[in-house]
Amino acid sequence: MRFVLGALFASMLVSASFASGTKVYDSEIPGVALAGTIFISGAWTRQSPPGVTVGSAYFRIKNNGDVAERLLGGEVDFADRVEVHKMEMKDGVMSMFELEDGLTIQPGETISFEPGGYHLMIMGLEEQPMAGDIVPMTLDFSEAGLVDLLLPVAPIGAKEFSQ
Ligand SMILES: [Cu+2]
Repeated sequence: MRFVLGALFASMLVSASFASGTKVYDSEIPGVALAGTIFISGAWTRQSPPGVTVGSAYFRIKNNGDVAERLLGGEVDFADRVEVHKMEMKDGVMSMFELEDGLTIQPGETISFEPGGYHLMIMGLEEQPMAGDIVPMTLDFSEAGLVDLLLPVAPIGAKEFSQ
């Protein structure tokens, strides 16, 4: 299985269906998704160093609705599971832990997932996304439900994704 979908995106396929349900917009543009009142942008992941069996994913989430949303986790077809994690300084030591109940995004709030802070942890990599690939991920929200997203893959050690 390969992840390269580049040719597909040369045509920047976008389909919009404003008439039905909560999902008003399907984007096949990597890094962006709009579902219900949740807007995700700037999403990316990165290649893991050789021998490393975990990865991480980053993005900004904006809640345009008037009820709180919660990001519960996610799923990918190339690893065991996806968890919501936070990294922070504790007693002078950088530590990381899972947010087992997910992360709440209040109405009007934007939360950035970025290296050194909130991130999605991709656990048990069965296949290694490579820099330049585009890989699919499904996010699970309390209100918006399942949201499909495409993640461009940055090189090993990247601190941000630049187009
Ligand atoms: Cu983590």
